[in-house]
Amino acid sequence: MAILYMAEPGSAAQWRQAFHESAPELEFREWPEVGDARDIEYLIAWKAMPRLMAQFPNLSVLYSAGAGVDQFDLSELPEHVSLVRLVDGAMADIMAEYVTFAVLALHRDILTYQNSQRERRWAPLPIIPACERRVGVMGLGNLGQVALQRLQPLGFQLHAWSRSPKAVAGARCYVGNEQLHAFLGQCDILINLLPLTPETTGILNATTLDALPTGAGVVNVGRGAHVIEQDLLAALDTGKVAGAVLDVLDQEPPLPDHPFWRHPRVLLTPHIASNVQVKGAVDVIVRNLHRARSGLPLLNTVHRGKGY
Ligand code: NDP
Ligand code: OXD
Repeated sequence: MAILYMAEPGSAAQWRQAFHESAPELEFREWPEVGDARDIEYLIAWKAMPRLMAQFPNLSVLYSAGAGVDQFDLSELPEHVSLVRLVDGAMADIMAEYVTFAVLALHRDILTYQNSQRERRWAPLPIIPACERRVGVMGLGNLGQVALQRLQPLGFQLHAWSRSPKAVAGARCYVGNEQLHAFLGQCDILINLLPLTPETTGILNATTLDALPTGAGVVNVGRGAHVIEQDLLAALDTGKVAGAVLDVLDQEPPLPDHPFWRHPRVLLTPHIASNVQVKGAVDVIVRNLHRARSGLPLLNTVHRGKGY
């Protein structure tokens, strides 16, 4: 029984050590030292791999080395192979920290002050109290729920949108496409924490951005393809959207002449809002080993029909 690690090479030693401590019975192998490929039952990978089953005929679980799984084609995985996400509480805490930073940056007009500083202008703006600011989170999963909890003590009016009904203390919840526009209308600051699926691709487009209050802020920490970039640029140009904090882009890194690099109303970060935490990830894998032995369903499996 072996697990093959095919993700970030710089972290491999940390993964090896964590498995050594928590599941010494599991042999840890690091790509490209596969050994006998028939031993590989578990794979940790960030990217899809062609002919996966032909290469690893005894694969039973594919662990995504990221919270998102949009890079994998579920139809290529046989039914008996599970796709599992390695999200844990620490990853959610780190994301909530970034979301808090981004919301506060937009709430306190930091983009404007950065531009004023470059132009040597000392130009205070009126302060809007947090209780008068409406903040909305799209996606109420592992990450969205923790982000909302973290924002709550700051005093914002909170709104949240998901596919199925949810109850979150201190937030007004909206469900499904029918309530999307009502939700967007309440978002002075919108945070996207959706997974990328066929239903959510391009969800932030001219129509949905237009449904936001004028001068809204947008935070994208989901996936770049959630946003139609031309539509966001147009909304920034008209002032419909006053500022955007973007951690993910359709193409990462963007081309050198991409307008987001130098846009005065855009704060860009290189997909660092959060990432898989080795300790928590290994914990999920070890718990799943025990659950599989007891005939229990695995934790964090991706639902094939929903794609997340
Ligand atoms: P989850 O799968 O736990 O939650 C997804 C949420 O989105 C659920 O609330 C789900 O609704 C909702 N949702 C999905 N599809 C729709 C839809 N069509 N309409 C309305 N709501 C929908 O995901 P996580 O919270 O763990 O992660 C979210 C995403 O964050 C990841 O997929 C990844 O892309 C991104 N991410 C980005 C990182 C970064 O560094 N920038 C790091 C980690 C993750 P319901 O609850 O009803 O199922
Ligand atoms: C992601 C991650 O899914 O970094 O974006 O884990």
